[in-house]
Amino acid sequence: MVMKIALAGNPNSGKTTLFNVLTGANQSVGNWPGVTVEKKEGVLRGHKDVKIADLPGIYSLAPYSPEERIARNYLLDERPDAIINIIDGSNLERNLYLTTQLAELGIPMVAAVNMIDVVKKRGETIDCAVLSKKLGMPAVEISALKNSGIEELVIAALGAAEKRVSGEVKKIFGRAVESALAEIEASFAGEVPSCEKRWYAIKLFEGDPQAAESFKNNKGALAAAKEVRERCEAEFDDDAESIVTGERYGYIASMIHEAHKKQGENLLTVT
Ligand code: GDP
Ligand code: K
Ligand code: MG
Repeated sequence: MVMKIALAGNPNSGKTTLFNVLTGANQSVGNWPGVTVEKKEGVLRGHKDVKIADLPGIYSLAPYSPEERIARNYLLDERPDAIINIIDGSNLERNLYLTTQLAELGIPMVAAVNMIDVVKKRGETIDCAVLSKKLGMPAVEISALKNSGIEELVIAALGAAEKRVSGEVKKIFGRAVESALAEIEASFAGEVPSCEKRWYAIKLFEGDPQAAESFKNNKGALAAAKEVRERCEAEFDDDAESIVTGERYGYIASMIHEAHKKQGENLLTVT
């Protein structure tokens, strides 16, 4: 049986470098349907039944740029067996913003913390065990350029793909938002597969136009989401999208605080 693994990450996180390491010469280049955004697919070296797709570089899964729409629609429609999310470890905060969104899709996923050579050269460390726990997925440090950590990454990605189900998506928001999301999820009844519920609850809460479109025959869920959203916006005196973004960055900050150590920090924490 053929397995599909998608490579997703920010622009310049090292996707192409990793794609080349993973696939060697076994690749084909085309365009995504209807747009002149390059589409690369390849076969995992030594695993002729595993296909790798290199998605366009993106900073978020909002549906506003062509790259975001391509990546998002691919993940939602094709539901690959696993996602390898490549993270630029020298730019953790910005990269983890996308990671937390990808995790919500309910697709088995592995975080590949790249550029670890750069991180080490700066005298810094990233604790992948902490990231793994906080993200609810395996996290592996790699250097795509120096070809290190690749074997561990492939093992983790194949393991995730073979399991076919993602773990429980981490509840990263505060109590008010989490209870809002639970209310929206409860309005879905049986129509939404359980692994996709959290993604759609968040998107409907945010008022995402593309998600609303795919619920156009489910007036009950749309009405529930609108009611919950308006209540939260009044309570926070902010719009739903900013509430979610703010809380996402709050969780990312706590993750980085625990996982990312800079030179000398270990000494300074002894009081
Ligand atoms: P993409 O935009 O995500 O496809 O990123 P690229 O693969 O084109 O990489 C962007 C730049 O980062 C290139 O100059 C790569 O050589 C470099 N790069 C990629 N991975 C690593 C790495 O692990 N360490 C270092 N030092 N540079 C890397
Ligand atoms: K690039
Ligand atoms: Mg690239």
